[in-house]
Amino acid sequence: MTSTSVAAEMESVSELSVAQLPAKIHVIDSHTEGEPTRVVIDGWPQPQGATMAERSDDLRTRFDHLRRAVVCEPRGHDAIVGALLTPPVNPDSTTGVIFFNNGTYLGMCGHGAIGVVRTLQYLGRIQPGTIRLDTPVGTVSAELGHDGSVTIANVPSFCHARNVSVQVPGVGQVVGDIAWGGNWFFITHDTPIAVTAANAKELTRVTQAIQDALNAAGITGANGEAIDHIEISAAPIRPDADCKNFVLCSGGEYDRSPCGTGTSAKLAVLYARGEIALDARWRQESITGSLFTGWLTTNERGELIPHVRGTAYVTAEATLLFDEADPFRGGIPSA
Ligand code: PYC
Repeated sequence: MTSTSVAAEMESVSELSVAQLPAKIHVIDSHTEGEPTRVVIDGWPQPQGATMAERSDDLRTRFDHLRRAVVCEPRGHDAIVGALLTPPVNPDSTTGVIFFNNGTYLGMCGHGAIGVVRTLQYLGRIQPGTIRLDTPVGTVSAELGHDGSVTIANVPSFCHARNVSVQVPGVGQVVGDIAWGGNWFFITHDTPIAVTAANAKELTRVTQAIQDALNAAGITGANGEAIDHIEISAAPIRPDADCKNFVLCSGGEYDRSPCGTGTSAKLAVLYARGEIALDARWRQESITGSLFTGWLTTNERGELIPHVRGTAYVTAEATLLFDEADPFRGGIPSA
């Protein structure tokens, strides 16, 4: 976003926020393998819709100012993924959840789902066992272990296209696979620069350039859906890992965890390439050195179901305040 459009957006945000921001929103913060999640517990009006996708659309249409106020600076920051809990849409589910970030809404979020489960446990609403969460892209199940680990059984995932080549200005030709893991991913074959935490800024620049080049070339997921996550795979550093990744998320920030939907997409690609068997364990290391363990099963329709295990920790319980006199109460849009 240019500085002029940020300024224009800030003006409209602050106009909107005068009338429409509640005085308080109660949130629980956690991190899953380093990646933060902010679960909204109350203070945010419920979206309308018979499906989670309709509710997500309603959030975008009527409550987008709340997204910015809750996750953007000065109350949040670019890496936070927000999660709004709703009543479930399926009778067997415990809750509905809509994930959002500094820029947009997500179909699913693996680290976020793990954070939601640990938050529900913290609130005393669930015990170890299996629950189901309704998301805009389908229902996922989540098993909370006695050791605090959470295993997500994600939405059906698949490899959409292999060996897709794109010319990236300033980088050169990049080849990768396109896969769905609850969000759309382009997963590179090569490592244009070393996947180390010290290179995070440069990795962000390069992955953003890849995303821009995919958009410019009209390369999409199925049904023309935008590819809004770029994943670079590299050899692991941890001796107990199979692969290390860097994932650029849809809001332009990178995932501190190995990315649950990104790990799911990676598993679908490995399977399509005949490089992993059903039930075989895959240990995905993140840019921060944290780890998810993943594996694949199939459902009754023969679709691939990725399972992703990780751990989240609650870091804060807070009441966000929106002082009417605060010029930044509507949040500062990300640059
Ligand atoms: O864990 O799926 C994930 C995720 C998506 C964006 C950030 N984290």
